[in-house]
Amino acid sequence: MCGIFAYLNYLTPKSRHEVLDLLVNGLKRLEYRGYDSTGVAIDSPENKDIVMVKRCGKVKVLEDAINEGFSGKEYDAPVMTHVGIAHTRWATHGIPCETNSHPQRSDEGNSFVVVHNGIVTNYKDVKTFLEKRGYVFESDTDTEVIAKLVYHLWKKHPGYSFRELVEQVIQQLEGAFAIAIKSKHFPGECVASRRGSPLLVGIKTKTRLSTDHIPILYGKDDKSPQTCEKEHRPHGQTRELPVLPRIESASEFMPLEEKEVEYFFASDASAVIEHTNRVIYLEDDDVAAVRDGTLSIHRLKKCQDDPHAREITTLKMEIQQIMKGNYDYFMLKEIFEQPESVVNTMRGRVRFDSNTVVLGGIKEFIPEIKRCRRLMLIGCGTSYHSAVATRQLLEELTELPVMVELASDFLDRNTPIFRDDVCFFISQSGETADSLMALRYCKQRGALIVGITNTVGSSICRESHCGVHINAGPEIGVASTKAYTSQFISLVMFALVMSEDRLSLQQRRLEIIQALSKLPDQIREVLKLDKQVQELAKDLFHHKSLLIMGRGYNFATCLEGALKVKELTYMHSEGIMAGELKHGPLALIDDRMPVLMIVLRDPVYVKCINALQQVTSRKGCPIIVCEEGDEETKSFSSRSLEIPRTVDCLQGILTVIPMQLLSYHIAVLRGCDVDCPRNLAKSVTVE
Ligand code: G6Q
Ligand code: GLU
Repeated sequence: MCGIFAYLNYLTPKSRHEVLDLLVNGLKRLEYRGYDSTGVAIDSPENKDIVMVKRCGKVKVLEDAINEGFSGKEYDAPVMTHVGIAHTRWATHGIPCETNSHPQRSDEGNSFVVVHNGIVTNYKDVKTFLEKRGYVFESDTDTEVIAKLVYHLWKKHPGYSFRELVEQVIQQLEGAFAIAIKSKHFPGECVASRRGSPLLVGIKTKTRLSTDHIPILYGKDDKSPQTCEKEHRPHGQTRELPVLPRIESASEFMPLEEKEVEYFFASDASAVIEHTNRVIYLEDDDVAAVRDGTLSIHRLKKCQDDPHAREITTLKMEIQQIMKGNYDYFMLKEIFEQPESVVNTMRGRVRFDSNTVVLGGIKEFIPEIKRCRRLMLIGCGTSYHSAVATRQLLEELTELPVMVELASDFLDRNTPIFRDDVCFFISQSGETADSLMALRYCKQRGALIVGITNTVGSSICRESHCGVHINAGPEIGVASTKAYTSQFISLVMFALVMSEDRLSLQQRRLEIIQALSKLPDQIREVLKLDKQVQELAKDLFHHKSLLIMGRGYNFATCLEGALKVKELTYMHSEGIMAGELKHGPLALIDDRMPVLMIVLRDPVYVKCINALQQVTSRKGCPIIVCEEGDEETKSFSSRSLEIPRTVDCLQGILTVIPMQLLSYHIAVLRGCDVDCPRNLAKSVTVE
């Protein structure tokens, strides 16, 4: 989720100061991805050890520490071959602090140091395995197990190459990672790998590269192409690590004529483009190794559709473009990231093979939560809407009273709170003052505090008794999008955990879990409506107001959609409970008032059709969001958006996406600043 940058110069003289400048500048190019701490590792001037500098906070803090700590003349001496690695961290395991910053190391001697993006979901198993063998951990991160496991294998298999050691390690890891590793035992070598998190290699030579691809080297026993079935390791079992097939060491040479070469390993091309435009995008489970200036790429198993080589592509994008991933705004990038971010939220928590859900961050509190008097979900803005969106399902699966509260109003009322209340604080930033004040109010009164945040180490995260990290990755756009859907899913997972032992609810739970497995692809389907939504925005952007109506599981979508329109386009918009239409809002309806109605085939479908008829009978011309193929509902309007069918309680994940896209396109048409709307801040730290 964050930033890796590593630089290897081979027979290319660079001083350590120049290397450090390259590393820091590489991190600066990755700052836009959002982070909370940073670090670098280089060879010590005596060339025997590895020295690291790690800091909490911005890259500038790290840069100042480097200038202070590495000011000696010995850092000016040119070095012909050297490896430096650097990292910006977005904490998922362990608060942002120096010890938890990367690089993480294998031992006090810094034998192996690693920078990692992603989440090792089975790190506790690996940690237990290593602790039983006498390893003492110093950080709270999942990453540290990678460094220590490489070190453990190096001691067990002294004949293994650096690349082979890393190959063994990644076979033991579950979850998502992009890693770069350096070692004082393998000077001048760097090994990198990825699974589920991006990583590329930039190549810079004095002359043109003599090839446009790099052959892949496979495991030696593996001559025939096989499917890439991942070895299934029974979860939770730690056993002696298997010795996996080693790969031919012969012909590990990239067909490069030149001797002087520089390599750049990075999370994305924005950190590389100013040095070279020749890059190789690694694929999942590739192991890229540089030794004696030669880059080779390895895989243990041949995949049927694998091209058996990695192409060296030529980047044509500008830095600005790369940072936004070819999108014009971070918000649009984050809307389109949702198929991946929802997977990250569920990763290591929803087990689709066994239809079980585990939330490690609140597991030990579940018995206490089950005995509570009521659940209170408290938040602001979009975060509050995620509570509204999941309230009905929480009532159904927990069979507890569920209150949803706007933090500001909750405090104004001095709402009564008791020791047997459980209070959830939902906050992307984890720093929203209203929500934090409400947390402290509840904590003082003895309630159990559960934090649902996207920012480890944030105030709400730290002051909660327990919590769930939504793992949406950094959200840069002020208008919250992927955090909303990840908050939504986190609360759904909580509801599933709370009902795991209710026999009467097993069928319902199974239906929901299976629907969760289809969500990423269904989100991709909805995102294909983008052009259609853009056309609808052209009908709407010159209007003064937009009414968004729905009810049941989709009322929250109306509130969230209206908020998106308000905060991005500065148009008035209102989310209206369709059941309330005849109690007043119907007076607003005529042939000029823009209306959008969500009408899905769920328990309140008939009531929504009634509301739709109330609107059309007063010459209203609503845009309808309905299920794919629902011709009957579509017949009420000439403008409709069809979305895939999912279980009723998850519809809100799919129906919010057209709202996000609509508000985005209207904002662009109205010339608004999509990523930084006027008067708003990403984190409202004042009451
Ligand atoms: C919505 C805005 C805003 C935000 C609240 C709460 O798009 O980002 O409404 O949701 O200010 O912020 P936190 O979730 O960080 O507490
Ligand atoms: N999971 C690792 C940690 O918490 C890496 C997080 C990241 O991607 O920055 O340190």
